[in-house]
Amino acid sequence: MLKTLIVAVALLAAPSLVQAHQVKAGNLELIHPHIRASMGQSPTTAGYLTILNHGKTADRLLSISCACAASVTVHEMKMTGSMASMAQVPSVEIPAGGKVTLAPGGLHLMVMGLKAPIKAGDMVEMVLTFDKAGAVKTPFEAADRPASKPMSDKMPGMDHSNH
Ligand SMILES: [Cu+2]
Repeated sequence: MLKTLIVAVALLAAPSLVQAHQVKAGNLELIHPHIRASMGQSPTTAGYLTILNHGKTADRLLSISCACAASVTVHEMKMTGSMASMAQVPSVEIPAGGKVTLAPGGLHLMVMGLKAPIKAGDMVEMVLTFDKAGAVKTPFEAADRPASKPMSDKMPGMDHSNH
């Protein structure tokens, strides 16, 4: 079932891979949504994108869902001295005329409870729900993880080593 869904999304996205990197919804523009391919049987990975707000009022990312996983939340990685820690962020404001970037080492979409491994090249659809722009279906392209960061072995608790 899940595999069928992923294949269907990939087929739909194939003719327009370039557009898949950019989704417009109202005043918002979602740029280069991508998700890190999962490692082995790890049930956890992370998603990244940049959100532009062309509007004159702020919007807010309220929640994320994915058929691929049990939960998707926004996390922020912070450095305290040389220690990295993670905290869940309840919502993310996209300022009027501004942007928010989710990238390794900072804000990211924390994907937990993966129902199947995600391989590089897969297209994974998530639904990002914004206060004003509403629910936005967004295809995330899976990419191999970047070289592991030296700080990753200092991360406490949970399975945060994937990002
Ligand atoms: Cu995290």
